[in-house]
Amino acid sequence: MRHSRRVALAALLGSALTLAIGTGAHAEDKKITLGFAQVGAESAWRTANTVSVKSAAADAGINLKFSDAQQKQENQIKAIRSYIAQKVDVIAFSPVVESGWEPVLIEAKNAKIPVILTDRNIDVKDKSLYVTMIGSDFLEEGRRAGKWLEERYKNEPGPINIAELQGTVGSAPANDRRAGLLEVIKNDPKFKVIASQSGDFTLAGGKQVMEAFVKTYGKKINVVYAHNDDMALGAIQAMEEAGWKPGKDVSVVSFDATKGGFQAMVAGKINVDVECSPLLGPQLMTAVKDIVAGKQLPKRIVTEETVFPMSVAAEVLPTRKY
Ligand code: GZL
Repeated sequence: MRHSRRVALAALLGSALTLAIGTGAHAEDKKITLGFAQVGAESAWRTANTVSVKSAAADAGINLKFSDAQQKQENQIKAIRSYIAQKVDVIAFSPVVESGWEPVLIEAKNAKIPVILTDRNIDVKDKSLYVTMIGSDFLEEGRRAGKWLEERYKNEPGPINIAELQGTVGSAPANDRRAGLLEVIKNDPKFKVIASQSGDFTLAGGKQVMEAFVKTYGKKINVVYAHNDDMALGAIQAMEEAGWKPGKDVSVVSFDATKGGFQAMVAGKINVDVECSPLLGPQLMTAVKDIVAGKQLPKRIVTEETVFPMSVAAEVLPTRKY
């Protein structure tokens, strides 16, 4: 082949290669970056939620920036501000409490960075501060627990005294799981919440509060209403140390339906577990991609859940993913 033609061919190949690399680099630049501000690592539910978010981001080819706020709102706000400064494509977070988010979300809006709420909701007037909220309906979860109690005690005259282990003060799950219960039992005077205190969704917190309830109220307590499995498991430790038989002397109602909760039901120590799925990662990544693609999203994406009584625990436990 003449020299000049070889040179022309080499030039053609060179430019094709440059274009390919260029396009490749450009395509690499197109990788979506998501900034996620997690509540903390306070419970088995939260750990499973973090695993779901991280694995779903990897599966979706989304570049994930992740922070753990150790259950402190100021740390979540700091993390969101850092994502704004880094100009991420989308910000997502699980708000540790319902209030106090307007300032930082206005900063995100001004920076034209869309925000997705996952797991927990916020109490803001301006709903344009976030694109969508993906997570459970905690009010309905509380109603389901209340309806289980009504059925369990339908043939008993009462009084049925309830000791409540609340989740993190000011958080949507704590507020709504309480509100859902009260909504159901308000028309049935035999039910009475005689004690209510926050164990902050942790096992240690649940044990500490239950120790105090045992000392103060003793066997007047008929039901322990724990806002999550970790606190229920802590309360079970406290009750057993006091010589009580949780699940028998006292009904134990819990939320999350984690493997730990199922194992306690199989052991006869939790009577019913209201499911609250932490496996929100895949739905979140779909929402992120849809937002970047300019699609419209519903303001609320509710996760489907159920209620597991002790009677089905042994059969269902092997199928549980968290
Ligand atoms: C509920 C979630 C709660 C869980 C707890 O969606 O926010 O926080 O019920 C967790 O286990 O700590």
